[in-house]
Parts: sequence; C-alpha cells; structure tokens
Amino acid sequence: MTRADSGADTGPHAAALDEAATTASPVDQITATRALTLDEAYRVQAELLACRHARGEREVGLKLGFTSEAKMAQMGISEVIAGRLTDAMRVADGGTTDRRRFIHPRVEPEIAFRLSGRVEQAGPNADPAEVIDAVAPALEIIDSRYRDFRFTLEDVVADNTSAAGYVTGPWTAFDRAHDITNLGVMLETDGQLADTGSTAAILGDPLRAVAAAVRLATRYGMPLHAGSVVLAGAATAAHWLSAATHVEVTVAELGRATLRTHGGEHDDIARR
Ligand code: OOG
Ligand code: MG
Repeated sequence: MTRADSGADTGPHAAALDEAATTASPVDQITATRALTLDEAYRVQAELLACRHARGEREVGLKLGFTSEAKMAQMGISEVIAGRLTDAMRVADGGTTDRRRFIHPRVEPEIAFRLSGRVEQAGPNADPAEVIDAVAPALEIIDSRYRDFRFTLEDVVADNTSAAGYVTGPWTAFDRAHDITNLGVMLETDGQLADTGSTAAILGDPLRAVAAAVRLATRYGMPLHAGSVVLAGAATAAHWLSAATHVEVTVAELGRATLRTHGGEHDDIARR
C-alpha cells in the first residue's frame, strides 16, 4: 500500500461497476464519495476483471486510452491509461452487437496491434517494433459505467477505461519498413463521413502506444503474451453509437473494419 492509499476496501466498487456493466445501468463516480489513488484505481480494475474471469471470460489484450489530443480534449484527461480486453468484448468484423447491452455507448476509430511471443522476454523498455507481429484497422466501443459518461482519471481507470467492445479488421504482417506513422483514418456511420484523422494523432506515432502498453502492463501486472491484441487509442474524438447503425473505419494501406448495432432504437430517440 502506498502512503497515499486510503486503505479502504476497494472490493465493493468493483462489484458495483460489474453490476452496472451486466445490467446496463449507470452508477455514481467512485470519487464522488471517497478519494482514490491511481494505484487503487488499477486495483479496482483488476478486481473488476476477476468478476469477468468468474463468468468464464478470458483476457485477450489491452487497450490504451487518451493517446490522442482529440480524446484528451473531449474528456478533459491527459494521462495515458490502460484497460483490459476480454474475449466477450470481441465483435467479429462485419458482425452485429445489441445496443441494449450498453448504457450510452460511443465508438472510436483505432488501429490494433497483435503482439509476438517476443513480448514475453522483452522488458518494459523493449523496442515496440520488436514485439509487434501484425497490425489491423479497428473500432472500439466504449461505454462508461458512470452516469452521464463523467469521470476523473481514477474513476475511468477503475472502470476498466470504459472498455465494452471491439472489432479488428484484416491483419497485415508488421514490417518495420512499412511506415504507419501517418495513415489516414476515416470513420463512417451509415455511409456518412463522421470523422477523419491520422494515425499520427496517436502519441505522434502509434508504436508509442505499444511501448506504453508494455510499460503499463509491467507496472500494473497485466498479462501480455504472443497473440495479445493492443488497441492503440482513438485517432479522433469518440462518437455516439446509435441503434440500427452500420459503422465503418477505414485506415489507409490497412483496410476496413465494420460493425452493426441492433436493438434499443427507442432508447436512442429518448436520448436525442
Ligand atoms: C475512456 C477510454 C478512452 C481512447 O481510445 O482514448 C479510449 C473514455 O473516454 O471513456 O478508449
Ligand atoms: Mg479507445
């Protein structure tokens, strides 16, 4: 326990956040009623993952948050954070997900990395290009379990960085000679352009997201192995994910990833 830790039990917070996710009903921010250090927040996150493990979910990788200026400005947080992805969050490319599983979902255009077995030997200062096996266009669905999608840095870390779903498009074998530092990114909803950006928005070079993932995984004991997926963080601000919507991300030279939503059309009308 660090000196700043309150020493208070974090277990009830994980249980409340897990119930919020499984029932799609929001809860109050933890920091509304108590102080939480960043170390405690990552502990709540680990306890939250234990609830998912108990339901048979398997960890498949990590996701970074706040790696772009657009996201930092949108949410008012400017520290890179990591959360965990499980197999239950995966939506197949071109697949459909039920909007009613979520509270107030948003979608983000991202790129994903798949790690090679070298990550298991590499230390926290590893050259990221050494541990990447493949790269793909990706979409992330984020869904804060907090009311009104409002949180502090510690709240959002405790809530597994709003991780709720993700899609990866076709994988391209990673070749360090292939420059992926400034690829155009386009987000479309129902065939309409919703946003554009560049992979350069991700920490100036998305390979830095892999370095951050390795560093945070080492610090907070998150598993990374051969085949782990790392979502590098949104290249643009996040967009509301409506019901009955077709969402597509296109990343230059890498291709597309798509998902559809169904269900919850009435909730959408109420929210507008
Ligand atoms: C936190 C997650 C941020 C990203 O790509 O920056 C994130 C949130 O905004 O709810 O996934
Ligand atoms: Mg994201």
